[in-house]
Amino acid sequence: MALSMEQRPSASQRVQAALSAAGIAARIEEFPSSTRTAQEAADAVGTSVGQIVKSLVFLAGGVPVLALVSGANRLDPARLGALTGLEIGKADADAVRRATGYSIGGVPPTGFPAPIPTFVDRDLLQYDVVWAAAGTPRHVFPIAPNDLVRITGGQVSDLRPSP
Ligand code: 5CA
Repeated sequence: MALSMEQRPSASQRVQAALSAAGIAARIEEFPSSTRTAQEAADAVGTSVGQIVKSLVFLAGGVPVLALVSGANRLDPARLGALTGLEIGKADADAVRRATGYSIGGVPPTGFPAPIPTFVDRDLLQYDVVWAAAGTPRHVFPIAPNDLVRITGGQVSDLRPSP
């Protein structure tokens, strides 16, 4: 039976359920201002931009992969190419939505229709807590970086351009 509008979980509720299923009692916060970009999310939370988790989808040999990158860093696609051994392309907005079930600006680090191989920026591990998107451009949640690695099955990696 199709769910009515009332019964269908919202994007942030879907993220909450996925986190609960992974054993994380996340405290998702909704902000009146945008958390669409890492800087906006940092300003809303009152934290450094480095502690914001960017969820960036790329296509590796045409297959979605996820990079969880510190908001302070730029990801070098060549790093993903070296890690996967595949040709890296950027996912467009439609591909992001298809792979993750969420729209750009709200893509969470987990809770996808099918698992997405994930790489976690090593720089995120220097913090006690980092903040990731929770399904919409107004919802984020705090998580310990080691929990982020655990629930995503992510490979901790150097993702910045090499010096
Ligand atoms: N909510 C914030 C912080 S938690 C957030 O989702 N940030 S983000 O960095 O993960 O999402 C924005 C990213 O989406 C941008 O860094 C950019 O890489 C990507 N993006 C933005 N517009 C497009 C687009 N038109 N096509 C593909 N990717 C895009």
